[in-house]
Amino acid sequence: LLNRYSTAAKALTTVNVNGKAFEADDYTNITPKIASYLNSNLHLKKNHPLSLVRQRIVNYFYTFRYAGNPEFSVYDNLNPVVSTKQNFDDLLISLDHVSRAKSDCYYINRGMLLRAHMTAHQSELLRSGLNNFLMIGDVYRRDEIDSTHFPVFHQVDAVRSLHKERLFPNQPDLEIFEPQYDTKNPFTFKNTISDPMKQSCHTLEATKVMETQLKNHLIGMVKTLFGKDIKHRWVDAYFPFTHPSWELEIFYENKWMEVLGCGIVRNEILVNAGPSNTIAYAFGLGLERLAMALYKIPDIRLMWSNDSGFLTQFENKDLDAKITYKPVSSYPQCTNDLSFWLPENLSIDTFMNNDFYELVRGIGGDIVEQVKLKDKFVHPKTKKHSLCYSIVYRHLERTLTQEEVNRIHKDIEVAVATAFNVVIR
Ligand code: FA5
Ligand code: MG
Repeated sequence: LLNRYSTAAKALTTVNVNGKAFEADDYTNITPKIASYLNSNLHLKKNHPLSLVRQRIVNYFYTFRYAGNPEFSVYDNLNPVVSTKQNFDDLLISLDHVSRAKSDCYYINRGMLLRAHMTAHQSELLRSGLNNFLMIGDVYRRDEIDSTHFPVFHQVDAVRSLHKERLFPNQPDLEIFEPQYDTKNPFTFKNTISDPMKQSCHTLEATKVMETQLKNHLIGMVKTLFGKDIKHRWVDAYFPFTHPSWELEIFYENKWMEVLGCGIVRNEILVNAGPSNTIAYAFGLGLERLAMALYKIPDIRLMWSNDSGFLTQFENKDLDAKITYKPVSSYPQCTNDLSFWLPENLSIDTFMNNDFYELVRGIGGDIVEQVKLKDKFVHPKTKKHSLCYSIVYRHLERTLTQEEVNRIHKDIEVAVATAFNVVIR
């Protein structure tokens, strides 16, 4: 009885996230539905539009080299379960800041939440000794669900920090810090952000060199993605963890779209996490927005689609290929398999796939959305060759019944058997 009682009591007060139990409290608001998105890793999924954009961004940042090696290391597998210290405190986000509100975040309890931005990992990676890095992953915010908002989206964040020698390679007399600021005793100096141009600890030269690098790197990135003629503008912004701060907007389909926030990292963060004698830039961008604009994907929910009509549009493409998404009907798909033995004069390697596809389309018409090779094998005893294809059916204007699909599928079987002299299995 006692045992049963304590189990029941426990069930009421713990919450399981990512295979770990956490104490629930008055802040707990994570739902099973939201927890189910964990580990989806769309940004790493083969042929997924978010993954394509991620790879293009990573490749762009790999072009920055120092002594032959890539400057930026990439972290795309960091645990989205973070502490309030990581998500807020380490980033100088005040205790009463709106972004901490229960109404905006998915809290596991008062101390833990699903990261609301990738910047949550900035201090831990700095602390581990890194200077230049990208952080890529899923972030979670309580928000409405419409064509541009979804409670889970993906961000690429970055930090680049430079020592004086790297910042001013040809001007050894220039300094990162104002003379009043003592890098050995950083806490004796009150760093302020009242000057819109820079933090009070930094020299104007250091801030301007870093700002120029930041802006050039980011403009280079959007030009790599959208082409060299993309129109852009910088908008002054505010983030508790950077100063000065900006947002980059691009002119896309007749309106300005914000794609990222960025700025010069607040020196307090570098002092707390190291490297304290450097100046750094940081930025954070949304992958969904870039992918939607690049590929003309009209609805953010499509990113979560398992519909092959969506995913195959991004398949086997050269990374830089221009892909324009073509809307797929929202009526359900029906998938039937077709397997057959090849005649003796044909092998699994000489069978003409394209002829087969044409024949299938010829009979099935527009309702054949996709034909994909599912399996091929050679029978160990008879040495007969066998192929199996999946045919995906979908009508653009209505729901197909299974009987209707079966009839068409049967017609295809008969036609294929005749045309290619195969034996349906
Ligand atoms: C941040 O998340 C900051 N951490 C970015 C940053 C990092 C600034 C480092 C300075 C230094 P923000 O909430 O504005 O900022 O989000 C950054 C980007 O994520 C936005 O520009 C946008 O591209 C994307 N984004 C934000 N909210 C959404 C949303 N609901 N849906 C899709 N994309 C979003
Ligand atoms: Mg913003």
